[in-house]
This record gives sequence, structure tokens and C-alpha cells, in this order.
Amino acid sequence: MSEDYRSMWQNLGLDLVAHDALLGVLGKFYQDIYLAQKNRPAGMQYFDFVMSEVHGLRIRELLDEKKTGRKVIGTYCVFVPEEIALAGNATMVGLCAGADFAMEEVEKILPRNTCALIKSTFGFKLGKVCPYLEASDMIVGENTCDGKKKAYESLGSLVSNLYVMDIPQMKSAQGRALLKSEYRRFKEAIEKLTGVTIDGARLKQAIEIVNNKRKAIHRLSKLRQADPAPISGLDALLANQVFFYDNPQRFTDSVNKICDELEKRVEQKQGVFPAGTPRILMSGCPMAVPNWKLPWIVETSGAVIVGEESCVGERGTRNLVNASGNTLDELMEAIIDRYFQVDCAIFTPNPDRLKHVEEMVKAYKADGVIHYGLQFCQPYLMEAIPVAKALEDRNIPTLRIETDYGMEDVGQLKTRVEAFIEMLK
Ligand code: BJ8
Repeated sequence: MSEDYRSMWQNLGLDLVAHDALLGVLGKFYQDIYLAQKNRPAGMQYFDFVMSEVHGLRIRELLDEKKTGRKVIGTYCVFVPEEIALAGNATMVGLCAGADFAMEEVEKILPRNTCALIKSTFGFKLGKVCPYLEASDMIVGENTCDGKKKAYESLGSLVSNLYVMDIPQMKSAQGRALLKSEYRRFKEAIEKLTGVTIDGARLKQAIEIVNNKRKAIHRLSKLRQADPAPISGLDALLANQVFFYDNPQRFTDSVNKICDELEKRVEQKQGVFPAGTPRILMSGCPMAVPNWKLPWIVETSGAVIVGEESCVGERGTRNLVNASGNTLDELMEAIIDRYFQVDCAIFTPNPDRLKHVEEMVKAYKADGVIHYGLQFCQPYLMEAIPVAKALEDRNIPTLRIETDYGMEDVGQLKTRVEAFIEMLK
């Protein structure tokens, strides 16, 4: 790493020794999991570059943007509308963390039986290894699951710029009204932070930018319906993960470029794995970078992942915002309409999610579903039982996996996944 980056990290307050250790592990992990794959589309080189510079060039870009007066908003949930941040001259980045770090310190603050995603958030803060978090001018937490809700109270004492959004728990008229007032409050908070007044024209432009990003991902997803699959689930997951970090315009162009290449592959019936390889739909908790353990196990056990029913996947990216309005009110309503459809397991009841899983099984011609639940994640683990039962009742083979970020259970998981894939053949 260049000296320039080292002084940048130091100025952000990172612990350089711990950070070096994290980058070392991440680089090795990426090498073993990503670069070891065969038949990758050439366009994936862009994402290899993004990952190699994830704490370097992208952070430099964000800091350069900040010098021009732009603000950086760090978030943990797909309910935080990027359109509003962009319209207010702010860049939004995902802060969700997908690796264990500084666990001893974390467990002094949080109970051991907290999900790995929340613990990781704290580990990256306490271990001083996340430049995104340190570069953020505002960190947005939200009232979703109980774990996050209470953990943000503690996070508030570790950071000075936490903003908490109240997310509804029911898809009712009152729930929508709450989301509406919370998005208005968020808009005002962004305006106060940046000094920019968000009007209809600014919001419309921001909606178009984010819609284009989603359209590119939709295009990529559609291409995964082909057999043989033209891209691995691991690579498609990476694109969905980078969705939260990259410059929106550049991300859109890069995904579209990969799609041009994949279209040719589909035409020529060229795939990453042979035609007829068992096809898996992943469903459940979000997988943040560098949480690649389960997809890696699946794709080295004789199957290909063809879709993700996840917030880092189709639950997070499906549905566009209707951009036909012009006034601020019309566009704000369109944003609320779009986000209110996100079927996170924190909602009760949550029948839309099961419907979406079934639709995805059909659309992506999946042979089976693997439900991924993080240990101690009550919303998804609880919902996994009726979801799996409903799928089995419709003759869709389903495997429920409960795991964390540790590697101790890899052997055991592999045995279960292999047996499941064998059954699909
Ligand atoms: S909209 S899924 S991004 S809340 S894994 S922290 S649920 S205990 S992440 Fe999520 Fe927004 Fe919902 Fe999506 Fe809690 Fe479960 Fe942990 Fe989770």
C-alpha cells in the first residue's frame, strides 16, 4: 500500500497495525475464494480492482468529495433512501460489516448472543479498522430488529454523529404514515447537514441515478436465469455488495458492461458451470463484505447460486422509484411507495417475502432454496421455519442453515450442503 494511503488512514484515526492485519486476511480470503474461480467474465476485473482498492482509492475519492463540501452518509439498512442523500449533495455508503473483529472488546459492550452482523459493526468501530465509518459525516441507524435497535443506543456513545430512523413494523396505513414522516425528517436532517435545499428537480435527478443502478442489477439478475448460468453466484453477490460502496454512475456502467459480455455468453450457451448444474436460490439475512462463506461452500460443492432473496440482493434492489412526478411531494410519495415494499422479516405479518421467494424460484429456475440465517437473528430464524415449510409443501426442496462469521463450522456445513445438492440431482 502506498504511503499516501497510510497517512490517509492515520488521519482518519485508524489503528494501522490492526488495519494491516484486516487487509491481509481480506486479501487472502479474496484470493482463495474469488480469484480461484474458473471461467469468470472478463468484466469482473473491475470488481477485483474495486476490492483491491476498497479501503484505498474509494476512500480517497470520498475524502476528495468532502473537500468540495459534499457529505458522506454511512448506513446499515436498505430502508435508508439513497435518493434523498444524493439529492442533498451527499454520498451514501453501506457500513454493514461481514467479518469478526475485536470480538473481546465487542463482548464487553454487547451480549455474546448478538448476531454476527451487529457484533461486526461494533468490532470495526472498536478495532478502528473501517475508513468508511470514520469518513462518515452522519451515521444512520434504524429501529428494525431488537438487536440493532438496542445496539444503536450503545453505538451512540462511541460515535458523535448517529442519527436513528424509526422504521414501521407493520404494512398498515399507520406504518406507511410513519415511514413518510421519517423520510421527511431524514430529508430535513440531510438538508441541515449539507446546507442544500432538496427540491423536485434535485430529487428527480437523484431518483434517476439510483434507478439506473438498480436497472443494471436487474439486467444482471435476468441473465442469471439462463442455463448454463453465465456468472457465478459469488461474482453476482460481489456486484450486489459493491452496490453499497461504489460511485453510482461508475457502478452502473461497469455492471452494464459485464451484462453485455454475459449476453454473448448466454447466446453461445457458455456458462461458469456446465448446463444442468443444480441451481440454488439463497434466501435470508444480508451478506455484507467479506461474508462469502456459504456461497463459497455451495459453489464448491457442485451447485450454482442463481439468485439472492436478501437485502444484499433482490430484496434490496427490486422495484424502481416511479420517476414520472415533478414536484417534491409527488417524488417523495414515489420513494415511500418503493421502500414500503421491502419485505424485511422485521415486519409482522410478512407474507410478501414468501411470495417473493416463490416467484424467484420460478423466475431463476432454482432446483432448491438454501435459507441462510445468522445465529441469534430472531426475525429471520423465526421466519425461516414457516418459509421452509411452505416451500416444502409446494415441493421446493429447502435447506435451513444457521451460522455465523466463524470458519469452524465449514466442514459440517459442507457435508450438509453436499447432501442437499446430491438430493437435487
Ligand atoms: S431491511 S434485513 S438491512 S434490517 S441479521 S441485524 S435482522 S439480528 S440486517 Fe436488515 Fe434492513 Fe431488514 Fe434488510 Fe438484526 Fe438479523 Fe442481525 Fe439483521
